[in-house]
Amino acid sequence: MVLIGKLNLNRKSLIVALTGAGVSAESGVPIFRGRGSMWENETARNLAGKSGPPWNTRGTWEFYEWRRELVSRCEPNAAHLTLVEMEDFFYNFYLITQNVDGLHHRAGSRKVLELHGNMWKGRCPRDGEIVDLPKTPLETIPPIHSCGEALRPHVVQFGEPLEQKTLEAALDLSRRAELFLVIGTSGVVSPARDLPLLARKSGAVVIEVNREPTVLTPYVTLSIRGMAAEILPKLWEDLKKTIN
Ligand code: BV8
Repeated sequence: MVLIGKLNLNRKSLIVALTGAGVSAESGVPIFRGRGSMWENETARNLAGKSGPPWNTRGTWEFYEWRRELVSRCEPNAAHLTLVEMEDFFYNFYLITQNVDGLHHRAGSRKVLELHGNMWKGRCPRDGEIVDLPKTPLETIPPIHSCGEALRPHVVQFGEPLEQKTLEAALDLSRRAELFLVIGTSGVVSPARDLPLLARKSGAVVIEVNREPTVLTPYVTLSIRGMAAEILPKLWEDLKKTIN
C-alpha cells in the first residue's frame, strides 16, 4: 500500500489503536450492531430486557453473567495478539478500547484505556470502590460489596458519563497520535467515535480496519476492508518494513 510506504515511523512514534466489538468477533464474542450481533440471540434479548437502572439488580447481573460466561470460553485472536506485538515494539503505543470483555488484557496488552469499563469488575454505587470479579459464575447474584451494598458492573451505560481521566487521556493521545488505527467499530457511539476524527484533524494518518464501510470511513485516510484477525497481522508486517 502506497500510503504505508510514505509513513515515516520509528520506534518512538506515537501510535494509537481504537478498538470496538469487531476486534473480538473472531474470538466468538458477539458484536452489538448488524449481522452476528448479540441481539440476534433470544436469551441475550430477554436478559438485556431485565437489565436497567440502578444497574446493581439481579436482572442486570443475569445479563452480564450470561456475557461473562460466554467470554470466559473465548480466546484472544490474532488481532488482539498483533496489538500486543505493536505495544512491545513501539515505545509509545497506546490502546483505547470500547470493549468491556477484557480480551485485550488476556492477550497481554498493558497500556489499555477502557472507555466503557470492564465486565470483570464491579463497582459499589455507595462508595465507588471498584472490585475485581474474575470468576464466573458469581457466588451471589447480585454480588455484595463489603459495605453491604449490591455491586454494579463497572461498565458505562448509555447516558452515563465516561470516567473523566480516562476520556481526557484518550483525547490527548488522539490529538498527538502520528498513526491512529480504528479497528472493528461501527463508529456510532460517542464520545469514542470522536477520537479518530480528532486524530485526523490533528494531523494523524488514520487507518480503519473493518469488514464493512462505517460512518467513519469517509473521514479516515485509508479504510481496509476485511476481518481484523486476518488484516491486522498483514498490516503490521507492512508497517514493520517501513520503520527506520
Ligand atoms: C455519554 C455498555 C455524556 C457496556 C455501551 C444522540 C446522538 C448522538 C449521541 C447520543 C445521542 N443520544 C445519546 C448519545 C450519547 C451516547 C451515544 O453515543 N449513543 C449512540 C448509540 C447514538 N453515548 C453515551 O451515552 C455515552 N455517554 O455520552 O455521556 C454525559 C456527560 C455528562 C453526564 C451524563 C452523560 C456512553 C457510551 C457507553 C455506552 N455503553 N455499552 C456494555 O455492556 O458493553 S456502548 C456499546 O457500543 C459497547 O460498549 C460497544 O463497545 C459500543 C460501540 O459499539 P462497537 O464496539 O462499535 O460495536 P458494534 O457492534 O456497533 O460494531 C462492530 C463493528 O465491527 C461493525 O462495524 C462491524 O462491521 C465490525 N466487525 C464485525 N466483525 C468484524 C468487524 N470488523 C473487523 N473484523 C471483524 N471480524
